[in-house]
Amino acid sequence: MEKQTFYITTPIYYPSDRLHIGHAYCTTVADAIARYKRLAGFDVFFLTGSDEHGQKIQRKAQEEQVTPIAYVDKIVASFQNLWQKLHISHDDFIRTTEKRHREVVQAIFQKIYDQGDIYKASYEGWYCTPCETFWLERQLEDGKCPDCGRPVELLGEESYFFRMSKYQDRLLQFIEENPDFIQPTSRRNEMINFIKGGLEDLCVSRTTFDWGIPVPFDPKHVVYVWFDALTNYITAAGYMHDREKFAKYWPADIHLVGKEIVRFHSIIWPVILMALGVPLPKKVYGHGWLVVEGDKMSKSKGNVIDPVALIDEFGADTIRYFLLREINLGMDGNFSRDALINRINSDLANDLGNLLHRTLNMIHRFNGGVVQNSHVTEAIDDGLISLAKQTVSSYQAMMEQLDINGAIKEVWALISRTNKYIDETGPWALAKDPAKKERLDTVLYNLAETLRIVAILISPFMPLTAPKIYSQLGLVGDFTEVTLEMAKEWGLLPSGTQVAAHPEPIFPRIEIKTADNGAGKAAAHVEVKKTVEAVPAIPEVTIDEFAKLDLRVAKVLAAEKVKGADKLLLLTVDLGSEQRSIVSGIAKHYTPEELVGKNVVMIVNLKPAKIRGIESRGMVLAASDGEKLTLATAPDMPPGSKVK
Ligand code: ME8
Repeated sequence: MEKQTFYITTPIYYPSDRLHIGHAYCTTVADAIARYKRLAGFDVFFLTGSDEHGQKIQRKAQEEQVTPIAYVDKIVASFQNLWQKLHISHDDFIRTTEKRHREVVQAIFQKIYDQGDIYKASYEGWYCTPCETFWLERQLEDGKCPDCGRPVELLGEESYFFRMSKYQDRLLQFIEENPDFIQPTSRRNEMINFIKGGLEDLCVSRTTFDWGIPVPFDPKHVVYVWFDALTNYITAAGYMHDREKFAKYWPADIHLVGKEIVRFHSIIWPVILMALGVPLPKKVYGHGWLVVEGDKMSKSKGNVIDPVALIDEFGADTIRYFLLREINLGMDGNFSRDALINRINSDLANDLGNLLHRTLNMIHRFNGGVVQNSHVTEAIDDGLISLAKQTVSSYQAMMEQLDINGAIKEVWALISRTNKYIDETGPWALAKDPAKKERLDTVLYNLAETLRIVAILISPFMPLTAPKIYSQLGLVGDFTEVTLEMAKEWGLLPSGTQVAAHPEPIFPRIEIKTADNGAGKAAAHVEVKKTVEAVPAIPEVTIDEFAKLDLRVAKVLAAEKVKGADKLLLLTVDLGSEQRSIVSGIAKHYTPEELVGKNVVMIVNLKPAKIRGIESRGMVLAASDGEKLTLATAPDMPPGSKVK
């Protein structure tokens, strides 16, 4: 059976400057949708590109004393580098300076002119160069561009005009008959009101600069940049050049664009297509804007976030996850480092990372690294399995509605439930009783199987992490062959699978440190470090070898600082049958007062050692990550009790 097709586009960005996190956001959303659709079995065509003509770019090139094409070549290369680093899976990258595009633009301009929908007239209007848009006097706000608020210039020229007015009623009717055409609904209502206010004929050529596609029959003029840019969507789909491809992918399923350019996509673009007799796209979706720490990004404020630097610091999947999880598609969203680090630590390191790590660790400890389904089930398993199935179906429904954020929340609810399942089934307790071995194996199987499903569901958002989880679970083969159907079926993880021998933690925790920068101001910096070691880092010991250690509860009777050593404390401890002196390197973490009266755990048969001239007989045990340290204690046990 032929696969159903799905065509999704991003705006083609202006190579007037490097891209920032807002552009990366839009492209990441489109990529997540494209990847999801491929997973769901669609034949996807995902397009992005660059919008290279226009006065603004010509001026920028002049400022740098290079040709416009040399100027854009360099910036477009940086776009492509960014998409590669962010693992964007576009099928085509269109540049409006390409021959294939110039041919289409000239042909459609000619066709619309020939049929009388483009005509020549003289014109005077207010031009906003950054927006590449003409405005009528009455449309200005305080004499400035109503879109961006910047100054406009009065330009008078003889121009070609596109008879938009002729199509006003047909466009309105189309929008009213197709409630899903413009989304979200708030944008749709804005557009309906705009059209009802009356469509003016649109000036579609310029003579004041020449960095553009020449009008074929009047080369003094170049084609208006929006007329040129919008046409990219049909050029790349094969209009004029590849009939079969065009028939296959057009009309586009979604033009994903920022809210500020919904008007171009839902008014000018449909009218161009109507004039050409080409079907209209199925949907224009206007996503919200990203602000930084509550503020609009701008070069003058110096708060423009460079996505390349972020990816280098935190990794592509982490940034992708943050953007997709934190922001509701149709709404504005906030980018902040604190929010990013919180998400990494809580959702990625704690919830997902720990679930995977605990599961693999237990499979190693309790079953030599082999996942074995022994089918000794209990009612609690049904709860987990039915939640997994329900998660896949609500995830699918939400992704179809473009509720990416909602779909992610569903997956994380399953992850939390699975972490709880570990606590409820208590594999450690099961492991103590050989009679419960098969129950233990079933519990471990259920955990690994849930992780297999989670890996599939997160693959559109985190394309690097998903295959990593798969291979850590011991699943071999090409992850690109994985389908959404495979997440719907419980039990596809083969019993007997050998999991990875030394799985690395997939998401290190990020520690935020606050330090005084000398000016009295606290400066935060971030340190990425791995909190948990891979399993098993140290060779195994037998129970007999372990039994050689004599571990006991000891009560601290007295504690004092060791002179001349700021890390050491001298402890006097009671072991029930005797008292001992121990030198311990914990002075940075505990005051002597805090220690007195504590029941600590110590190894009593450690070879005595002389530390700073004092004989130390034994050692107290503590948990430490290299910075923080907490003593192992046994508050309710009498001194001398055995620890095993
Ligand atoms: O408008 N938050 O290109 P452009 C979220 N060439 N998204 C943002 C954003 C922000 N702060 N800033 C920009 C153009 N974007 C035209 C498009 S299409 C035929 C021609 C995203 O380089 C958002 O998707 O100004 C917005 O629509 C797009 O970048 C504008 O990019």
